[in-house]
Amino acid sequence: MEHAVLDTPERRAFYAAIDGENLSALWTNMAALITPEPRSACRPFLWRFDAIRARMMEAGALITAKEAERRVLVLENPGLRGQSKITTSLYAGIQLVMPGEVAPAHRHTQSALRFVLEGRGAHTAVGGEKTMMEPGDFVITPSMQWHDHGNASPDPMFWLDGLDIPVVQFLDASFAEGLGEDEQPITKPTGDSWARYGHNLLPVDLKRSSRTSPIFNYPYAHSREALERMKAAGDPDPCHGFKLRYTNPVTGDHAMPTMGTFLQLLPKGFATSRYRSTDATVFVPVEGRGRSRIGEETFAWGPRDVFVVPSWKSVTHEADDEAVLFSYSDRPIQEKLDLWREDRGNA
Ligand code: 1HN
Repeated sequence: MEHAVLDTPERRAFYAAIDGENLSALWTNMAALITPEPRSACRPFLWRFDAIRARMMEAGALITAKEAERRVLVLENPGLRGQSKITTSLYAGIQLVMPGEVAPAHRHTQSALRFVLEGRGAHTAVGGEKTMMEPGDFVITPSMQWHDHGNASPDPMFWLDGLDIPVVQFLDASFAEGLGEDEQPITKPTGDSWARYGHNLLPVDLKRSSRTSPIFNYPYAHSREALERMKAAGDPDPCHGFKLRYTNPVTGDHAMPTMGTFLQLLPKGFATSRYRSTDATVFVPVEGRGRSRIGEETFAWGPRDVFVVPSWKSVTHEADDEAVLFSYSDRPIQEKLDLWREDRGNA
């Protein structure tokens, strides 16, 4: 499949003739379509939170959350500019909600995750329930659920938005609408979904639920505690340190149908073994400082930075301090299509 066919005047004339009939010859393009390994336009890159934060505060003076609908700066992969993509299949942005602001209620087929970077006391409402957000919390907005955000705290609130926008775009399956109100009606007490689904218990007569987890806020304190206990038990994975995936408690599958979400702890001084997988991954360090070598490039990171590892690029992480990394990728999609692969070297 790597071979290139010869060009002859007769062939070239043939290609020109069929071009006008919306036809093309596979043999001129086959090697680019069916590559022996992933060949991605997505590039390794890191955004510093401090730099984005400064730009977000400028944006805060330029436009309200209400006028913008969502005041977000999109993280555009340098290899995919103009497409609102951080990887080939996923979107990432940083959102700012200033004190007293609301981001009005709307819904869409795209699923969203929030990973809280700074501030506490802002809320998001999903499906008639409000949740308060704190740094490190992982919050889900399922496909087609009404959602609105508000910040009644005295401080600006920043979070990372991860959406499956490019996937929905690829499938031409986008639907969206506004509610016409700032806030959706609240019908459930705060903490209701956590109470029903967040304690290794499920409602006794639960029939079916959506493919998205009914837990919509996975508080950092709980996830962090799990990693702490794993660390105490020892035996880190050579490629991942101590790593957990967020799950839907009803199905045991990933918490979201299109995006896999993960939290991992790297002990102080830990260096991971070379690893690569077909799911391009967005990482957000939460605690600690370190470095990641991605392909041939090295990126130094600290809390709230965002970096991206493209599909099938080798990565190693090294933690100077004890570090915690959140990450997300399209792994659930690839697993369901029998496409997901990893290469752990010999680890
Ligand atoms: C969206 O609904 C949010 O609800 C954030 O906070 C970012 C980017 C594109 C489309 C919808 C939000 C978004 C978005």
